Amino acid sequence: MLRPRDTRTRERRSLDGLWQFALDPDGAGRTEEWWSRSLPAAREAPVPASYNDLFADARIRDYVGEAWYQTTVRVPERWAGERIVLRFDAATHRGTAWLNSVQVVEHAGGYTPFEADVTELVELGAENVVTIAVDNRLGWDTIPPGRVVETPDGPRQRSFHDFFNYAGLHRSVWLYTTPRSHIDDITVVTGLDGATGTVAYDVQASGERPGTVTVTLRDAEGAEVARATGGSAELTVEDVHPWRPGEGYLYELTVELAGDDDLPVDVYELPIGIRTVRVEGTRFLINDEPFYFTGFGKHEDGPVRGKGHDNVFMVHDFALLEWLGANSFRTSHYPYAEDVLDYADRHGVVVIDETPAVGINSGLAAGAFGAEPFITFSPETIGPRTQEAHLRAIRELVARDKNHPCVVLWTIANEPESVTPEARAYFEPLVAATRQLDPSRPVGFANVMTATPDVDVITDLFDVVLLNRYYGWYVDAGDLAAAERALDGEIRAWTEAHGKPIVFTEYGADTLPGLHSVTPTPWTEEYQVELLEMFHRVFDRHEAVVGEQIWNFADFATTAGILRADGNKKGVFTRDRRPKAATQMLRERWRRRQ
Ligand code: GCB
Repeated sequence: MLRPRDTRTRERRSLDGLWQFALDPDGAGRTEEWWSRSLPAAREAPVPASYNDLFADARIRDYVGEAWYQTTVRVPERWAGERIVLRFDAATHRGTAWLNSVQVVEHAGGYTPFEADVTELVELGAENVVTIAVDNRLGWDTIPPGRVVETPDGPRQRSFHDFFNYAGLHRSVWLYTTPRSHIDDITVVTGLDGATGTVAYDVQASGERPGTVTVTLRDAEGAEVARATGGSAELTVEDVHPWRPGEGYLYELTVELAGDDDLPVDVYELPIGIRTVRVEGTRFLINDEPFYFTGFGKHEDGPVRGKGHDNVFMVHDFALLEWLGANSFRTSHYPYAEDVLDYADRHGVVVIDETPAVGINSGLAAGAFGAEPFITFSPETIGPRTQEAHLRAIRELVARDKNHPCVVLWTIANEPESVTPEARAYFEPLVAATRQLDPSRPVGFANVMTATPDVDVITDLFDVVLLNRYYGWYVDAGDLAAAERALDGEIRAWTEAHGKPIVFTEYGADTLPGLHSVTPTPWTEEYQVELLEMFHRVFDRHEAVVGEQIWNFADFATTAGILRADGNKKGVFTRDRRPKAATQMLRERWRRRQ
């Protein structure tokens, strides 16, 4: 799925700004047809942003149900004759949108874009009304799964994951044009053979009279390095300048779709990086060179704006990664804004790209998050409907992110139940589907602490072992010697059992900034340092360990609970990005590795 872009033949208009906003606790919006009138008792709310923390009101923060957004946009007359598309970069978790009182699209899945062709509905030169109902409810048919329970005080959302259920329009909204005959999609897969690069491309076009496709590849200086005609072919690039970690060198692929008279009717420019990714034994290879991941599991999370995308925090977070010498992060626990991946492409930051499939585990849900106990996999709980939503989430993730050189690995779930035959039956088709959608990248899932190699039944389906481990925190809290022994033993067991590369995708300790101790005491800054140092000591003893991504980059908001002091505090930065003591130690370790 292509991002909206301004090109010679296309134009975008951002609908970001202040929208009208109203909650709908009684479900009146649908019956009163709020799409055909102004929203009752509306407030103004910014887009993009989560709505939860904007107003000093617990009813809004903890709201469960549909929230309505509305705005108007004047569509220029010069857009006559163009195809006009309304696109939401994300609506968390479900969006139903109307343009001028006509329902145009409905989409489930809170972190991937969706759009509608509104050419026939738009009034040119006039104000057009865009309305969207955004539903934050999670159920057994959504990814992530959840459960809404009715209480005397109204509905309450139970979720099975450890981050606040922020909702709203978290990313940009666009109206954009394409010509009627247009480029629909582009897929590139790149290769390297010594100094020669290859770019296999495939262009999907549609519309009234899609004609010839011409593809031109230019280097970063704008010099043409390859050209081909036809909907799919392979370009060869001599003296290639590969994309590599730490150096986000990008070429530009210009795709031109010609009409009957051979003049371009549509043009799209796609930045691409030429690189390869491969797993060989216990090594993770980028451009055939062993790669060691350093960095974090992150969250899209910040004060006031919640999960709303923000270029200020994005640029700052990347600057902090660079300051630490980190080379990668995981988009835990959902696909991040496309701006983030574009930025990572340009700056050579490596990304492990994750679906929103978090919480597929009754053990964790009932244990850590206080949900009523349930059986993970069953027709009534996580069953065929969940699996269908999960497959859709994988499809949409791959469709959106397949052309990003920064993405080197798909993770299709975080800490799912992975020790029962039902887990295997659930995951087998999903792994097969991921490989079919993208044969060019390895596939993994983040394994939960309790699913040690003696009981795990799904790791053989995957290419890498991704471990979330809390030795010294949830296990052996305060006893780093015991934690070290256990960790060392487990790594040995994984290596013997699977012989695959191991990346630690989570390890860490909640840490209150300013709390200090001279002996190893959980929650202090010193303890976070000592715990991370212990993990690193162990990693350095095992060749199969090819990555360390600490949980978490920064403190983040969670649902209330006795295990959380105003959110999760495992960040090495506070929520407003002030460094804890661990950052100095990491800076020293990671910069040495560069
Ligand atoms: C995990 C989860 C992550 C939590 C973390 C924690 O295993 O993957 O979402 O936030 O542990 O801090 O408990």
